Amino acid sequence: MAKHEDLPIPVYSNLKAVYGDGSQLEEAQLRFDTLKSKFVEVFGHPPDVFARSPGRVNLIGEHIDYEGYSVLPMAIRQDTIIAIRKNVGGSEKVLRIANVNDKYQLCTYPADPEQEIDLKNHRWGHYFICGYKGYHEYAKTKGVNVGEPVGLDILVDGTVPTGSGLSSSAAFVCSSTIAIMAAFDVNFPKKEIAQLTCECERHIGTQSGGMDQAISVMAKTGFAELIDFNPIRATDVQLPAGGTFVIAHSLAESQKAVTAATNYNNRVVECRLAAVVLGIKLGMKPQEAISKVKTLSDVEGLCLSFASNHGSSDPVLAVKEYLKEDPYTAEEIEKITGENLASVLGNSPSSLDVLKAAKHFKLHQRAAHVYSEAKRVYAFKDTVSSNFSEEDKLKKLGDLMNDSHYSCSVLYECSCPELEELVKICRGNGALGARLTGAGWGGCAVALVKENIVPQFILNLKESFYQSRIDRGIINNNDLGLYVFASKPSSGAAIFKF
Ligand code: NG1
Ligand code: MG
Repeated sequence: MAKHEDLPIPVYSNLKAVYGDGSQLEEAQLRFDTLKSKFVEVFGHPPDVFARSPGRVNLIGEHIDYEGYSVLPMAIRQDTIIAIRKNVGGSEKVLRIANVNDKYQLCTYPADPEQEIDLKNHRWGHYFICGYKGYHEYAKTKGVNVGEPVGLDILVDGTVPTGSGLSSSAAFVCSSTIAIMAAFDVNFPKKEIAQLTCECERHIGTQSGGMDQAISVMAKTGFAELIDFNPIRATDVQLPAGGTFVIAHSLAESQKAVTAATNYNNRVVECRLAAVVLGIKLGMKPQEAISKVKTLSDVEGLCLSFASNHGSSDPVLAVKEYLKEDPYTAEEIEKITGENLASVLGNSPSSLDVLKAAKHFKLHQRAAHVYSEAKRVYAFKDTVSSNFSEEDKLKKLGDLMNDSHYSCSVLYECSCPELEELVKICRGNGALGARLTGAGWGGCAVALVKENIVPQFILNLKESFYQSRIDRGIINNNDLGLYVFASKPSSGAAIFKF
């Protein structure tokens, strides 16, 4: 039997396979009906085909995907659905991108796969163009004849809250890419789409890893997935039945595309520099380290030689020994590498933005986080499949989540006051563990809670965290369900043709 990840994106003629047959199905039916009628209203003809891709919650393994380490997310039910139709008539070859939510105004772009995305002027439609460019680049390498550009009419409906660490961006980029493929009658194995959509999203200017796209494309109902990289692979992880993951929004929005230089890309750059410096300290020639070492996982193997003197190949110990705790200045690093930082980083525009904004570089802390977090992912996976009692399993998983949060907060510094408050409140109300999830600097926390206390837990969160924000008008009481909810592992991307 072909492996799940070798199969193409499934094509369904009804909604049940994805949305089940309960209340979710009714909700989905309504969304698809609205998409159809709004499509006709905006574009004057019905759509050809639909694609959907879900958001995700990362259970453990934060900020390590771009360093080559495995992560453990699960898909959530919130998703982006895209209705699409080729517009072959008409003299103007344009991409018209509309949204069912009036907050997002119609965006138009030329039907040109070579167009540059105007990163200085962020528009919501840019994420679709990421998929559009990425698909064409990939199709070319596969020898697919994409023909002359044609116009496309697109209508988007997303339910993943934006800026929340639940990967609304990947849900949008993946559903866009898959909708474009479906419109052109092309399909690829899931693992290839996971890889290509990850590269797509880099067009928006973040040096992202591949976790979000991989889980959005490859998820299976009922399972979290251990995602490995280079090459991308997914292994099913069956979570213990007595625990539920509750997702709670801190109500601080993290605008990753806008703050990349000081937050997300800054950390990617710090990790890269930490890896190069560590490589040199562990015996590589500076030039060799600069040209070969891209990620912290690339130098882990060198720690084996370190083991002969120190009795341990634990990279966390190598960090302790070779990277000083005080932040490094650019000059200090350049002294070690013998080359200026811009060229160490390959002069990529997004890295240059980081260098411009950075005062110093916390190599020790960032590398210590990455190596320890990578170990926690495997400890989590091993715990799930261990013979421990369910009680012990849940406790151990909760502890790992707490340790992960501490590391994100103190070593990686990607938390914020609202997330700290929320995580503390979760723990104070009986969560076995709680942590920020996704990139951080705002967005959501995820808490592991015993199944039987979930309703009470959510009520308590409302009281201790959300009520004062409702009173201050930050959110509406009726919308609370959008900001705090229990989540089961949902299914991955799909195409619908009715
Ligand atoms: P968010 O910001 O939650 O979508 C980002 C990255 C992931 C991963 C996490 C941190 C993108 C598309 N996603 O997720 O690859 O690095 O942060 O673990 O940039
Ligand atoms: Mg994102």
